[in-house]
Amino acid sequence: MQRNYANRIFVLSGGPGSGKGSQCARMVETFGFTHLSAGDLLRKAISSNSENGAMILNTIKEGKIVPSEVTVKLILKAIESSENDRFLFDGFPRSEENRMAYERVVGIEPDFVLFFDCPEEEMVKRVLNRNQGRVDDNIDTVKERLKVFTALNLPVIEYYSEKGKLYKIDATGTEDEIFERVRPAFAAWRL
Ligand code: UP5
Ligand code: MG
Repeated sequence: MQRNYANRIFVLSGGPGSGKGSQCARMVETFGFTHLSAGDLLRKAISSNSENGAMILNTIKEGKIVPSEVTVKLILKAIESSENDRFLFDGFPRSEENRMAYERVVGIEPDFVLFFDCPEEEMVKRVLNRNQGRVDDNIDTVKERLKVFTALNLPVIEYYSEKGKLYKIDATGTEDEIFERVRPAFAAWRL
């Protein structure tokens, strides 16, 4: 992709049910971002019967990570078809391999990464209460998602932390309380 330095990328990271999607909705409303959830893009690819649909569905059911080239392609397409220059990446990159594939193909460094820090038992409770028919919202898949998160996502968070780009948020409490912790993270960017 042609580098466009006007583009701003903010990444939301955190385990399953840590509240990424819920907080994104507020950030979109307050700061005018375009919300790009990799999980939503993948779920859309399943429902539109794309060539990789069956593979994506199985991977999500197992709580594993879809091959990077598939996800990166969907993200690139979404960026290119948007007129906005501010993006919130929700739940991506979620492995070092994801991050490297993204850098190779899209090449726009994230400005900063918000990490939603939430205890496991709270994340499990939220996911199992969601009740929106997601194929991965069952106890077995949630356990696998948590395992994958710890093994593969935490190194990405560590990477951004070493670059001084990590902003850790206490993701317990009400959605309002959490958003009041998120807000100051954006103040420096005068959005
Ligand atoms: N809720 C939210 N905030 C609350 C609060 N403060 N108090 C009480 N309840 C709260 O929240 C989850 C639930 O909790 C909701 O019902 C909400 O109302 C409530 P949500 O905001 O949806 O949390 P979020 O962190 O977005 O949880 P989600 O389950 O979406 O996280 P995941 O990271 O697991 O899901 P995602 O959609 O990103 O990925 C799903 C799968 O897709 C992955 O497991 C993987 O298989 C695949 N995937 C890839 O392979 N590659 C990618 O790059 C992305 C996804
Ligand atoms: Mg989500």
